[in-house]
Amino acid sequence: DEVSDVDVAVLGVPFDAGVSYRPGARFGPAHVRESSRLLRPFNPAAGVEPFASQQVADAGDLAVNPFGIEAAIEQVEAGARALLERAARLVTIGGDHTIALPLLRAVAARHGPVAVVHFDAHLDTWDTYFGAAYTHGTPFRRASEEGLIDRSGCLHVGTRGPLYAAQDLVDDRELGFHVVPSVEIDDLGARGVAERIRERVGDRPVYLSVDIDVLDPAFAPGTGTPEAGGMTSRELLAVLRSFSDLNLVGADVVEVSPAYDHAEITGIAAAHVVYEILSALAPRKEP
Ligand code: NNH
Ligand code: MN
Ligand code: MN
Ligand code: MN
Repeated sequence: DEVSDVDVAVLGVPFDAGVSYRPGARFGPAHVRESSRLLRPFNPAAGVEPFASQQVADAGDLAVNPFGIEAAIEQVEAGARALLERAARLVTIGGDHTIALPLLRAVAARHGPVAVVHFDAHLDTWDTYFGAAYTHGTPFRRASEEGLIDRSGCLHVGTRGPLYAAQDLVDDRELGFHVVPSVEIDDLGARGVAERIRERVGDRPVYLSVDIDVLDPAFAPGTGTPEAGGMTSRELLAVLRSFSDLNLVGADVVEVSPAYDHAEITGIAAAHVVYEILSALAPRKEP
C-alpha cells in the first residue's frame, strides 16, 4: 500500500450528488490531476519543494455511492478516518462541498473541534437546501451543530452574489462565524485578508476548505454555481501562501466541474491551489 506513515495524503472524492443545479463535480479529481501535470518540483513563489521536503502520497480516488448522499457521506468519513491513521494530514480534491462535513468529522475525531477557513462565494450554512439536510449548501451548519468546528476561529471569505441579503451575513455572524464578503477584499487585498485570518485563527488547529467558486468566473468558470465579482487567482494563491504560519491540519478543494471549464483554466487554478496548500504544509528550512 502506497500510503503508510506519510506527511500528507492527497485523496480524490468524485461525488456530486449533493443537490446541485449543475452537477459535474464528480469529474473534478481527474481534471485537477490532469492539470497538475503542469506543476514543477520547486515552487518559487513559496520557496519550497513541496514534494521533496515532505512525503506526499496520492491516495487515489475514493469509491463513493453516486446516488445516496447519506451513504456517500459515511463512505467519505470512513475513508478519511482510515487515511488519517496513516497520514498526518489529508488534502482532498472534490467533489461537491457536501464532502466537507464527513471530512471535518474525521479531522475533529483526531484533533477535536477545529478552526475553519472557508473560501467560497457562498456561506454553505443553510439549515436545509431544497429540503435536504446534507447537501453542498449545508456542510458548515451541520459541522457547527455537531461540534466539529470552533466557531470563534472560523471565517467565511469571499461571500457574494444575489442570493445573499445583508441579513444572511448578519445571521451567520450571529451563529458565530466571521464573514469577509468579497467587497471587503477590494480594500483588504491579499495581505489584509491573510492578516484577518491569522488574527482569527491564531495557533489553533485549522482546517481549510476552498470552494473554487470563490474565484471570479473569469479565473474559474468550471464550477456549478459561479458568481461574478470573485477573487483573482493571484489573490487567493497569495493568501494561501501565508498559511505556512498556521497550524493547518487538513484541507479540501471542491466544486471543480470540468464540463463548464471551457479553457481548462479552472483545473489549472485548482491544481495551483492544491500546490500552494502542499507548499504551506511543507516544513521550512532553518535559516
Ligand atoms: N447556492 C447555494 C447558496 O447560495 C449554495 C450551494 N452552492 C454552492 N455552494 N456552490 O458553495 O448558498
Ligand atoms: Mn461551497
Ligand atoms: Mn460556492
Ligand atoms: Mn498555453
